[in-house]
Amino acid sequence: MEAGSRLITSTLKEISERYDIPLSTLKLNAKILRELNLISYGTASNPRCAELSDLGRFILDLVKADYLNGVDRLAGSSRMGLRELEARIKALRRVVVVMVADAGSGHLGSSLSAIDIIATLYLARMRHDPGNPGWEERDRFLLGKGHAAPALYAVLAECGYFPRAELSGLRRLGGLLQGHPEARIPGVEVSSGSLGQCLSVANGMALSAKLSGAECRVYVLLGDGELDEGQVWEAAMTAARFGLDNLVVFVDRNGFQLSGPTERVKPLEPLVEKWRAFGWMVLEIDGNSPEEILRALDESDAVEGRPTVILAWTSKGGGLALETAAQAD
Ligand SMILES: Cc1ncc(C[n+]2csc(CCOP(=O)(O)OP(=O)(O)O)c2C)c(N)n1
Repeated sequence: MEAGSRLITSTLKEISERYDIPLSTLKLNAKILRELNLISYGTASNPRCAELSDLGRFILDLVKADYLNGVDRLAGSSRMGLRELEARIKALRRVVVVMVADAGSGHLGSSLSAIDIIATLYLARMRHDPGNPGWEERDRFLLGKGHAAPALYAVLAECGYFPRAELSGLRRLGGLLQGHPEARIPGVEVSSGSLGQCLSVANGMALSAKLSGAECRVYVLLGDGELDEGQVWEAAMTAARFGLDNLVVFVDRNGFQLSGPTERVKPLEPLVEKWRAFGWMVLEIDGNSPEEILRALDESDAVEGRPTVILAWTSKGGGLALETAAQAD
């Protein structure tokens, strides 16, 4: 808490509004901080103001030092409230539509079904530093379904990995941003687009982090049609074998692949049971709901000894119809 000598109630109200945390929760936390002698307020000499105690100041200095050392580079965005996150994702959807329309080609539906997951990870969850994309301790994100590159590019530009102006050059000859992610692009961990390969790469990253004791987590987004690739299941077995609990896979379960509905092309169900049988913790959510995505990520943080897969039910082109309807109102 940034206590200084501000009124406790106005400080808590401001935090409550900005970060969408109930005031009652904050009040309870303030009481706990006071009991721990980290802050003081409501004293006889100063009945209304909140102040850091010497111990509180000492701990704050330690936290700041940690921050400056790059241990926690979440930036302001990670503490973003849900409403702000949803608003930013809505704006990003528009950016993606314009990018693909300008380019005259690109996988629009695939990008829109995936954007809530990608944006929630980068804007509200992952530890990363756009100013230092190679930061060793960063969390990693790999886009298995590389054809959803417009969504990844929009989010990376939003984070500041490269200028937003690059987005209008999507798929242009000589441009930075081509149809599939390339490792030369700032913020892109691995070139992808050939379906089925990313989980194997992610295994290597997650295993390496475990062996070196690094705190980082590795996130992968796979398409549901991508699960047709046998390599995915080889990699799934490997991840379970090595107990990669620092690895989280999202499956963008939009029900479609290039040539039709997944259940018609090559049935995937029962998918929960399949992943479970491969030794994974399995969660199922609405993948177009940032709130559910964040909740599932919280759950995955607590899983020990095995990797987590989040089967994220989405709609291909998600958000478009809703926005059109809202504008007509
Ligand atoms: C190895 C490989 N085979 C084929 C393709 C061609 N391809 C591009 S997108 C796509 C469909 C992928 O479907 P899905 O993973 O469900 O993604 P989404 O429905 O979200 O677009 C295919 C087959 C490819 N990129 N890589």
